[in-house]
Amino acid sequence: MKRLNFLHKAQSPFPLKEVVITSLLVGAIALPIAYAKDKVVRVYNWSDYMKPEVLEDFTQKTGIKVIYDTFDSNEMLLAKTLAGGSQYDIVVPSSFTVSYLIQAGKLEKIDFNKLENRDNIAPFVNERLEALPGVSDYSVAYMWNSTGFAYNVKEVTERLPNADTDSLSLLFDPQNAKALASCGIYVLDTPTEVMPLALMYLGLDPNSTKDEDLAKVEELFKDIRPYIKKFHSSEYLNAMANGDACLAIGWSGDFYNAKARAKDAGKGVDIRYVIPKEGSIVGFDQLTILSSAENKAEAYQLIDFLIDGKNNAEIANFLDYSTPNQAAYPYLTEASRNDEGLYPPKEVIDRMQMFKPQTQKEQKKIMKRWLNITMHK
Ligand code: SPD
Repeated sequence: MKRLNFLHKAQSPFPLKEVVITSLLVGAIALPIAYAKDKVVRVYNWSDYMKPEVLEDFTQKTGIKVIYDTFDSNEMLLAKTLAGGSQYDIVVPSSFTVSYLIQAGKLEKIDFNKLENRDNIAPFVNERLEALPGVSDYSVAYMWNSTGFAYNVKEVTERLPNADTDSLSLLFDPQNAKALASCGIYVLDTPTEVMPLALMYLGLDPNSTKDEDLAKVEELFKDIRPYIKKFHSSEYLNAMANGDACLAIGWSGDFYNAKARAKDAGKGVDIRYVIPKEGSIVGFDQLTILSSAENKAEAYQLIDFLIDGKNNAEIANFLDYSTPNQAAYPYLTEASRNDEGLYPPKEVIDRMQMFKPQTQKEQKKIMKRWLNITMHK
């Protein structure tokens, strides 16, 4: 049960300053009040995206306490960060969100001389990030994922023995969605991941913002909307693990994490993750320092610690996420290193699309479509 969600405080009852990670995080007890003289670093990261013992180790080695809070979508991170006064030092946006934060002047340019482990990031990551100007200057890769779907092998095979289980038609074909409604369909609640998949299913450009293409996506969802149990960006992980969902659109590493939790729970839930044959999105989550950070020196120390090969592998192994850190590769478990869902061959990664930053006008337009899709059952 090691992967249970100790650190998930997306709806934390504690104000930020009171959530202090100290020694022995097990049990998720956030201990109150850091003394004024304590060295601290404040982190805002995705839910289910850290191994608590790694932060504990950091605190033991440096004396710096980690104040940790979580979110589950780039939209949530943006809302909090753009509003200002967030108090965080390190935030972990996906690469296209780094672009938005750079544009808004919210990020510190990384001084790579302060990072001993600066050369650990694998070349393919830097190559892909070149598509997003400035992102490599303002951020350091933490983990990466593809966006696809996973299904509960038993439940889906029983209901749809002849379905093409490598295809997004499992969701987007209304007959399939109808058949799977009884065992639970979850979809990420974020247009930046789901719209591109829907566009690719329709044979369109995943980054299209054309009205006629977006209208087609909205139409596509109309017929399947009644069969979707929930739009949510983190609950699908446990829902898949405990059998409350049998099909979900989500992030590769989360499904591997779900698979491991299901195995730990021993209830015979078998989950298969699929990079859809119609196409997938590759996403990099990036460690960044806010320009408003009060603890920049400590932030550099923590980032350097997290991109150390051994530490980074420890997190990746714990979460079953894909690491972009080549110094971590030798420490990965055999099973994850050889799993093509987590580490697909380069030609497969090269075919994956990247979500491109949009103008504010485009973001608004897409969000409006998304609300139409998600709210009108
Ligand atoms: N539970 C961790 C989720 C991390 C998701 N990363 C999102 C990537 C978006 N492109």
